[in-house]
Amino acid sequence: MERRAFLKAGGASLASALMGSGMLTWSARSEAATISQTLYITDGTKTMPDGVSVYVKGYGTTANTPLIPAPSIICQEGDTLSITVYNMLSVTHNLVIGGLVSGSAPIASTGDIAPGGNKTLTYTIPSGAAGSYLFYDNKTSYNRFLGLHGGLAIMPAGISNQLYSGSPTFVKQQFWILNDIDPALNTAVKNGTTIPTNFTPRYFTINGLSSRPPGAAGHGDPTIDALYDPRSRLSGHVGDRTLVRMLNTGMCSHAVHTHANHMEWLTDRGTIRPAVWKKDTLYLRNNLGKIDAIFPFEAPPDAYPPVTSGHFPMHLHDEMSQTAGGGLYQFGSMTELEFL
Ligand SMILES: [Cu+2]
Repeated sequence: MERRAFLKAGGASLASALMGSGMLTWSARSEAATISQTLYITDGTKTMPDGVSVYVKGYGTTANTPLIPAPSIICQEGDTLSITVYNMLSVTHNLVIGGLVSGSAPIASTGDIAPGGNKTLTYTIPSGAAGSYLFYDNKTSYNRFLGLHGGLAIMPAGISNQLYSGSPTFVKQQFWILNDIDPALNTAVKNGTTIPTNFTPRYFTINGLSSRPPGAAGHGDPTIDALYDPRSRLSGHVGDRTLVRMLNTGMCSHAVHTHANHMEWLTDRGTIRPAVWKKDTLYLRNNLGKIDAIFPFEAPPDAYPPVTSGHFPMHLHDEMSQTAGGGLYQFGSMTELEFL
């Protein structure tokens, strides 16, 4: 926040391909385009489910409000990304796109952005790069845990309904970005004290929020409750096959369990699976693990009497991730599957 005066922010330029919330929308193009985005590295606080206020950093679209995660970016192979990042803070930061390599070239990166400075990452997406990527700050090993992360979806050139050319098709797509928060780390960063060597998460988030079960304050508020956040909740009619791009910024591995339907498991850590397995529980590896899967929105096969509407949970089958503050159950990383 120290450097806010440095910039009289002229308003973020919102590329049409950028979504602040909800589903990713996309129309394939026959020609490549330049996808421009301006982001501001800034800080603030977030209230956790147990009422504790935690220091955070994030990439925002204005100079003083961190967004966690950053707004998702969607583009297609052949496009050129032009991401300008302003550093509003008093320490050096950056933005890299994890896993994006072209031959032996390094990952796409802004390089170091000095306090008060800005850099532009320019990168032309090679063919064959279609998939899901986390962009984040790798200047330290922990900046991404503070909130400096977001999702990049690269579509196959000219295709609007496949993850990769020839993949099973979908009609909707969105990100689930999972993070773990150890408030001791965040506090040390805020105060400039020694970074703890242990990482002991007390809060677990999906797209920046935790769930609030019925009866809890904030239940049903899409800006607080991950069960209702349109960026996280899957909502559709039978047939609304939804691609979920799952990225794990945190240090905890997760067992992603969807009720109602098994998911079609397409990739693991960016590699296309040799066969599409239908599974109800998917292993999402820690420390930048990622998987892509389609929730098929089929009438739930095990329901009797048969149903085509209703609400079902997606929760993680690693128990600590379903808690907050070391025990508050159902205030963790879960969302809802809504059959309309
Ligand atoms: Cu379950």
